Order: sequence, then C-alpha cells, then structure tokens
Amino acid sequence: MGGAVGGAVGGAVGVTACFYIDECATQMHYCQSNTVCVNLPGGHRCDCLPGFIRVDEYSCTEHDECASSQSSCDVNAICTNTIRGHLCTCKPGYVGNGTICRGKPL
Ligand SMILES: [Ca+2]
Repeated sequence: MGGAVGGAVGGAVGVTACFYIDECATQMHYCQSNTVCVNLPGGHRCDCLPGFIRVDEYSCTEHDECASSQSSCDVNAICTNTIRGHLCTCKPGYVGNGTICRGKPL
C-alpha cells in the first residue's frame, strides 16, 4: 500500500484549479459490497477484501467453494458457503463430520 498522491495531472490543459476529490471519503464511488475503496489521483478503484474474488470493476464476491466444487464435503454432505471458508454438514440420514458422512445404521 502507500504511494505518493499529489502533483499535477499531465496533459490537463485548461484546468485552472487542480485538486483531488476523495471519492472514497465522500461516498461518491460505486464500490459494491466486499470491496475497499482506494482513492487515486483523478479517480478511485475498488479492491477486493482479503479472501474475496473479483466479479467486476466495482464488486467482489466471497469465494464460493461449494459452487466451484472445491469444497472438502462428502458427497452425502450439504455444503454451505461461508466467509473465508465453507461448512459441510451431513445430509439427513447420514452421520459424520461433514468431510466424511456415512449412512446411519437402521
Ligand atoms: Ca467461502
């Protein structure tokens, strides 16, 4: 992070006053959920929060391991996406820790 902010904007002919608007501070930004607004000279950008993946320029989403088949759930478990992880719960009729589920003995 960091970096100097300041100095003239190159090629801005005819601009008599030059100051930066912090879009992040003024809420004049379009950063959607799960992002951090980063003020830049002449604009801003939306960085994804740690653990989130980019959807588009303005929004990020939490990594859904369940949807991307990257969960550690048993085939007989229900995968629930959570922030920075996911939960595995054995389906009704199965017992186990979610990673391994076995059919309940009748
Ligand atoms: Ca997740």
